[in-house]
Amino acid sequence: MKIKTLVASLIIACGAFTATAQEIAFGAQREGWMRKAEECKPQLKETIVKPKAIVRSVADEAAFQGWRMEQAEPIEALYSSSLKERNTVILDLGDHYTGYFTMKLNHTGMPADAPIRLRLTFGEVPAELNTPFDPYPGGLSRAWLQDEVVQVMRLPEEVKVQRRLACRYVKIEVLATSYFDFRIEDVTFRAITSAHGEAPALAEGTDPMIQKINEIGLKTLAECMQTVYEDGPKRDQRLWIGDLYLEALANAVSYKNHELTKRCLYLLAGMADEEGFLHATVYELPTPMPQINQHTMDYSLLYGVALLEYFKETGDRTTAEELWPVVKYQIDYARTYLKDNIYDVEKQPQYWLVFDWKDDLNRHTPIQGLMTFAIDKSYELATLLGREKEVADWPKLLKDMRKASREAFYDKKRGVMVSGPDSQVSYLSQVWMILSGTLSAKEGARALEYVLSDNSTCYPGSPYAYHYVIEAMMQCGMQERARELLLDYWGGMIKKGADTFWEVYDPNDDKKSPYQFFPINSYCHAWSCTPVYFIYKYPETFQR
Ligand code: RAM
Repeated sequence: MKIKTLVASLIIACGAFTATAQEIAFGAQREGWMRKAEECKPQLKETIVKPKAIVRSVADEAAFQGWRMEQAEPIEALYSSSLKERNTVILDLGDHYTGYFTMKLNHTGMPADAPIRLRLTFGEVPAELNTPFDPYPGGLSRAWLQDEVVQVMRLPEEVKVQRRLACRYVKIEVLATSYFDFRIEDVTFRAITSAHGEAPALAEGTDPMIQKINEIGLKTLAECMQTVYEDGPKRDQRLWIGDLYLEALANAVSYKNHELTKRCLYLLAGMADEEGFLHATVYELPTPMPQINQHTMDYSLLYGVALLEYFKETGDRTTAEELWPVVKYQIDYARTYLKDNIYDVEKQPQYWLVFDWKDDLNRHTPIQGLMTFAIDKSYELATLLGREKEVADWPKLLKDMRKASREAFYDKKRGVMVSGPDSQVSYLSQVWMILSGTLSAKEGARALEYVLSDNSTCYPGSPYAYHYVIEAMMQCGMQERARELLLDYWGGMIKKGADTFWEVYDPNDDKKSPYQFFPINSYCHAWSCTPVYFIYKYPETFQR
């Protein structure tokens, strides 16, 4: 099957539809879907940013990851002094930006008699500029780290970094030079985003920390809104279903750039595998292409929820109608994993269940809950489209799954859902059983209180997981708890200096990394922007 997938995906990606393409799921529609995706491709808005100051790194145990930046000199000092003499300088753009870096270099009198060798390092957070990258211990490609060695052959010269960058700080180091002196004449950062329009103002009297969280959430979202909803502008710079779902929720209440959501929904559908199973992630360049064989069961199920929310928000029935068969297929396929109405985590092929950056999380109960939730929401979509007859057995399936979940996972005595052979108690098991309607609001509140007060529970490791915790709290009538958690967790990042919200944040471990090296983490990450969604959606809780 997988070789066939590759062939089908290449055919789809190249837009070359042949007899083979007709045999694949949605074969006749895909070309049109890809065209629609292309038509919705947004214009990127450019802003020219100039560095605001020269800063210096200060080692400080109390600072996030052990480093902070301190103002050193006004930016004018950079242009009027010798770079050769400085040897190393760090520039501060004043905020996080995504885009392209250029600087002009010139000699100060004596012409250049040899090339100059420079290292440029771009950092989203201070520690990125102060942690040696080599020997590289990380699990993802070293090439994601934003350092470049450039040779400047003649002066004057304009040094341009080809790759798109995401950073606030730029470190320039002189590695090799000769007799002549030289300086930087100009630095420009061409920042880009496709986010346009203004998010609504918050109610007067909104808590200042919530205002700040909203501002940083909006900034995070805008930085990730490029020609798709990217997961992170530093890394992986691509569309993932889980990130899209949360970004689209936040966008729908703020910028309302719905065309971008539509584009992403079509792109994913147009690049499903030949049987119709969605790839968890797709790239745009050089031409749209799925990450072959990268499937995650939780993300493909969430696709239908994202389409439902898009439809409710926009009323765009054509898109919802066209993509409905894709939603249905995800559920039909996931159903082949049910044994006695319980998701069989042993069944082959086993798919990655994302849920969180938390290795010790047992995902059995969470996937059972998420699948129930997705069927429920997809049934709502079917109903809105008047297609519930096609899925007439779903209501019974939902009932059976909830019943089976309670029998298999509910520890009635303690009032918590457990998961796996060791009966693990985690936040996410409670959360997904609440969102799926398996636990009532009252039972859910009890379960959440239990995990909140028990130190041995498996707690979330990422803003992605915390998003669902807050949603579950709201559903159980725990508004005050949800507000406290939002202030505490996202506010915690702000107190540690965040300009944009991070991919991973564990208040107990600043250097936590799913990739064995914290500088490769993304510090402007789509799935972390969702306080924006909560703050606008529930003003009575968050706008006071
Ligand atoms: C990483 C990114 C992304 C996430 C996937 C599962 O590459 O952090 O946000 O959706 O993993």
